[in-house]
Formats: sequence, C-alpha cells, structure tokens
Amino acid sequence: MTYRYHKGDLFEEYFKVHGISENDLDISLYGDKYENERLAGFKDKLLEIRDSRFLIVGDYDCDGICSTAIIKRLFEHLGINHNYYIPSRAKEGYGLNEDIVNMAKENGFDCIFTVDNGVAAHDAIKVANDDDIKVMILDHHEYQEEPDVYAFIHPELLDKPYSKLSAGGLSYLFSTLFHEDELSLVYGGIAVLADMVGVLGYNRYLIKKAMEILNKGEIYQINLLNESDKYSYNSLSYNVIPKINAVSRMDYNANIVVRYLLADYEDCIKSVASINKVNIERKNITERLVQKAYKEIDRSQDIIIVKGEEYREGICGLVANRMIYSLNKPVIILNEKEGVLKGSGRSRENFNIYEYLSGIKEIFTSFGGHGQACGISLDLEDYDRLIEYINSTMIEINEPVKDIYETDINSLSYGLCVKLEDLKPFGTDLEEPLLMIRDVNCSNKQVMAGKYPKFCLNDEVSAISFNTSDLDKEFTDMIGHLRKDNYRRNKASFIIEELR
Ligand SMILES: [Mn+2]
Repeated sequence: MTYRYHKGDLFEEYFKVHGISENDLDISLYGDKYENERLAGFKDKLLEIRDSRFLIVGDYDCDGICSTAIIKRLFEHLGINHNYYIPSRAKEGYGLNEDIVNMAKENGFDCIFTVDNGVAAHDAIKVANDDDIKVMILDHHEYQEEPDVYAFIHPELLDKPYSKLSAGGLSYLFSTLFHEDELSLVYGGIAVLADMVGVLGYNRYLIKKAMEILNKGEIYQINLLNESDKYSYNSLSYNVIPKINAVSRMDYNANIVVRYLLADYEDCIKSVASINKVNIERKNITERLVQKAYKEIDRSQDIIIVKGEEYREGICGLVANRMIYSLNKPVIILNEKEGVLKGSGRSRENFNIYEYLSGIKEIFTSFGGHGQACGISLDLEDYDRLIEYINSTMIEINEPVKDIYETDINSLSYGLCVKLEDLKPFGTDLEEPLLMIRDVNCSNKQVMAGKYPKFCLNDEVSAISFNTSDLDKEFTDMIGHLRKDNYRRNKASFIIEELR
C-alpha cells in the first residue's frame, strides 16, 4: 500500500483528492423535471408507438430487475400493452438474443424495450429489424457505436450529473417525464447502489431520496427483505441487494423478484421466505466454494485461476471477489460444464483485468465487463491457451494508493463527525476519509472486554481498536475513521485501523 498524506483543511483536501466541489454533493439541485433533447426524443418515440405491444427485456441482476419493475410500472401508468422477460442466467445468459426476438415475434409483440442490456446485441437487433419489430434500448453498458434501433437512450447522452446512472436510475429518470412514483424512485436508488456506478450528482439524489422514503417504513417489499423498517446504506448493500441478486445466482428465474417487487403485501409475505432461503443457500455455497478454491489455487501465480464443475456460474464472481482482497491478486473462477468454461474475473482498482484479458479475447466465445470485473466464456479445449497466455505475459500490479488526511486531537469533535457523516453515502467515486492523528499522547489507555484498547482523546471523542494485537502496541500515530458513538449522545468514536 502506498500512502498519500494530506495536510491542511480536511474538506478542502478531500474535495481536491476526489476532483469534486460541494455541488457534486448537493442534492437540492435535482427533483424538477430534467430537460434533455435525447431523453425527450426517446420519450416522443415511445409515445408515437404507444399502441404497440411491448416486450420489456431486462437483466437478472438487481439493477436489471429494478429497471424492469420501473418500466413496467410506467407502462401500466401509460396504459401500454406489455409483458416482460428476463433471460435465465444459466440457460440463456446475459442480454437480448435471437431466440428472445423470435419468441417475441411468435407471441405477437411488435416492440422490444430492453433495460440494462441491448446496447451490444447487434445480431439480435438485426433479426428484430428484419422482422419489423421495433427495438427501444435503455442501457448504460459501454458501447462503441450507437445501435441501429428505433430508439436508444444511454446516460452518456445526458448532462454530466446524469451520465453515471445505472439502468435502474435512468429508467426512473425517464419515468419522471410521465409521472411521479415513490416506489420507482426507491427502486432507482437501490439499482444505483447495487451497480456501484458512483454516488455523486443525480446518483446521490436517487440514493438519498430512496433512503428517505424507505425510512418512513411504508415500502413493505423492501422492509420484508431488510427484516426491519430502519435503514442504513449498509443494510441496503449488505442485506437487501444481495437477496435480490441471489435468485438468479442460484439459477432461479429473476422474474420471481420482479413479481415480488410489484406484488401486494399479502403476496410479498408469502414469497419473501423463499427469497430469504435462496439467499442463505447462496451464502453457504459461496463460503464452501471460497474454501475449496483456496485449496486448489497456486498462490505463487500472478493471476489466480481455478476451474471446476462445482463452481456454479452465478457464484463465480462472488468467490473471486472474496479472494482478491486477501490475495491482493486478480482472480478468475470458471464453471466447467459439457466442454464449456464460463465464469468471472475480478481485480482490485490497481489492475485492469478487462484490458489484460482483451489480449487473448479471440479464444472467448463471450467476453464483457470493465476494469475490475469481467465475464468470460471459452471452450474447454482453449483453456491451455489461456493458461499459456497468463504464464507468458508479464503483469504489473500497482500498489494501491490510499489517501490519508492528517488532523490533530483538538480538531476531532462530534461536530466534525456530523460533517463527515453528511458525506455519506460513500462509493467508488467518494471514499470514506481516512484520518491520521500524529503524536498521540496515550497515557490513558483502558481495556474493553478484556482485549480492546481504548483511549480518551478529548471531551467528545474516544478512540478504540478492535484489533487485539493493538492492545500492547507502542505507537505515536493513530489512523482511522471518525464515527458517531452508538451508545453516547453527541459523542464520537475514532475507530482505529492502524497504530504506528
Ligand atoms: Mn446495470
């Protein structure tokens, strides 16, 4: 780890590091109707053919599920004749394909409206065009050329504060041109959080507004998944969103969740238990596969790769994700089935795995993703070529860089803690500031629960470490995060990450 130290005003430095201004955090700028030519054009195109029969084609992850639910609600509001379809992760894989187009045609749909997919589905689009099925695409995945379709909208066609939206966020923004709908706003906010597309600009507005609505306690669909009507960003990220994602990961159809998100209270009560059960299975399997993978890997390799029949395709990404942090190396986990390998690669911010694997993309039958995450498929017979590529290519993994903000004991206060809390939610484009106090006088050590050292820093702030090896450590500097004290009003805790 390389550290970059920042002296001077904490917030000034923090904004500088992130290349942002207060405006990027100000959500009061949003809420009125957003005017944009491309978005308006997309709206007009929809209205022009509103008497058609629409098939909404979504994706099976949380963003895709929320997008589908939002557009479905919009179509109901507009009285548009529609149905929706989400391909099976295991049997069909991601995105619009020719079979779905044929199925749409056979069932008398004259328009396909894709959400969270479609921008790269050139072959399927061609089939649809030949069959006179109009295609409307609402997607946020990267593209080189605009798809040849009836209508297309993408966050990058919008102004900067809207340009990092996920598909669910964009679906919500689009729906505001027609109606105001709190449930759609909540699903838009959850989608943005789930896809980790950033927490600034309109993304921030959606996440914070969703949180505000959720904390009123009336969105029973999410209350039931959260098992509480009290919310934090963590409860959404670590409790609710994984459950929504678990269904397709475990090879069930994500339609179940779309239906759930739009069902009445009684029906939700009936089906929430099965979603919870699937999620518990998902957790157990992930844990088991992580342990298995650790036994099978060669730790001396620069890039860790494992394949096997037991690695469920929907779980590969989760397993890889768990391993990159402890190994600090890129990890690829592949499911092997009937001569075909399918799975996921993950890496930390300091290595671009997508670019790296692009160097041998000719062996992949499907390949997509971004710097830190990608999905690949290849024939088993090409596996040796992949290994050869990995063994013969030098890779350079940069040390991760961490920004540290120097402060002194007197500046630490409950007030500062409140100001820092206002920066939440944190995300890929806004990390929680890591603080450092130099030359701490540590004469007042207490021991909590027999193993954790605690220090009184001033009237409002005490510091605690939950690392038992810090108990007798000699140090001069403390590094950590300032958080509200859960037990004492108007007090803050400095949670120690490291003593030096
Ligand atoms: Mn997405």
